Amino acid sequence: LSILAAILAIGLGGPGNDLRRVVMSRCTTFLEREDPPNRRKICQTLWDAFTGAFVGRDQCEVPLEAYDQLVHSVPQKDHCHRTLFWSKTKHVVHQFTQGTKCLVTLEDTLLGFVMDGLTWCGRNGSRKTFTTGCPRWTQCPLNPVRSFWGRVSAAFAASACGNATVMLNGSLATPFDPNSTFGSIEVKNFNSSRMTGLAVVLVASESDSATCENSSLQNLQKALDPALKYSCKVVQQSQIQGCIADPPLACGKCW
Ligand code: AVW
Repeated sequence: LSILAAILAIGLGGPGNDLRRVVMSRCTTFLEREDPPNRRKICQTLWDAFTGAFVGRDQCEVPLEAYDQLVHSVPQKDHCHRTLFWSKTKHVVHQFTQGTKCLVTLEDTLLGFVMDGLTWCGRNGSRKTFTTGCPRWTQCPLNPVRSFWGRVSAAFAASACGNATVMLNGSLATPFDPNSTFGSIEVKNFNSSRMTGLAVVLVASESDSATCENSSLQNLQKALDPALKYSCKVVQQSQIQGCIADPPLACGKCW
């Protein structure tokens, strides 16, 4: 059996094998509370549905729908009142969610956690997975990585319930960018029968004059279903850092 395994390993060798190893190990790490047999099954299902979306396809012809099966095949938890969206604030947002466990971003869910920072693609006529020579984000719109993030972001937004939060970058002239994933995909997938409101946290540095009156935020407000309760608050980055260093006993007491 071990000889057979060795032959298989050589046969399947190359970059695809590394991708599989990373995906499977991140997946099992994420599911550490699941019992091992169940965990292996979930991660194998995830890998099969993931590769099914792009293997054998041209690397610029992977539509968002290619990941439908992946999105439907993994367990998804409800995070009522705890969903956190972000745009141009990735670093501080993930420091915050990892440090306080108060809110949940896409990258704190199984699919986002497993794929964060990875690059992958397939090739027409090949059964392999590749991690180099893949298109960059803007190289072609339907590349496998961009379509993945588009599809899982749509699902993440559609599943938000209760009062959700978004952290936007107050140091920018237009903190709400309608062309970002948040602006172009997530906002459009909010389900106002599940979601009750959106709280904007405008992350500011001492040196800038971030304000909730910013015209791009008015555009955000206009893009929302009027049934959603909108609020906005300027919060200094230093206050968020303080919260991470010394998490409050009650979540929601950070700002
Ligand atoms: P972002 P989003 N070239 O900070 O609202 C290369 O703009 O879009 O936030 N990589 C890119 C490009 C680009 N032109 N644009 C985006 N990216 C990648 C899912 C890059 O990895 C979560 F749920 C960058 O760090 C958030 O609520 C990342 O996309 C929302 O979507 C975020 O770009 C954040 O997406």
